[in-house]
Amino acid sequence: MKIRTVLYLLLFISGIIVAQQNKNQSSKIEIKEAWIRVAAQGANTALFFEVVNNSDKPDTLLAAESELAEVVEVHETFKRENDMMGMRKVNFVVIPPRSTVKFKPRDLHVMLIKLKSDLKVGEKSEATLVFKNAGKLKAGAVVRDMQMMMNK
Ligand SMILES: [Cu+2]
Repeated sequence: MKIRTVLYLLLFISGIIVAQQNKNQSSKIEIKEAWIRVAAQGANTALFFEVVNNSDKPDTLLAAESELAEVVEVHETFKRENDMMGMRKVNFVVIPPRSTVKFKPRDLHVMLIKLKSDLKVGEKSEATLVFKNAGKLKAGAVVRDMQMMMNK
């Protein structure tokens, strides 16, 4: 009877340890403040967010996935000649250890090309970000007006 009690106790403790480890793992990379610029069906828009790396190792954003658009790409903005802004696809974005990388207007963003349906202000949506170490992370995003964000 005592052995059984000890076994139950061990099972219980190992359960706690596993739960703790999972928790630590999932909190190494955090996606915060995710929002999508309001747009209509067929148009292009972008997803913005902050990636917080809580670990001592760099991680790399490799891709983004979303059901919202026909094509989803990670983009960066760059300065063209005549001070014009252009944007282009990037294959990865490194998130240095203990730091935050902001995906924001006129900077890094996830491009949503050809929306499958209208996005309305206040609507909640979701996208998946794929990291080399952290794996696939879901980001809950709110649809917002660009003007609203700029005045903030
Ligand atoms: Cu873009």
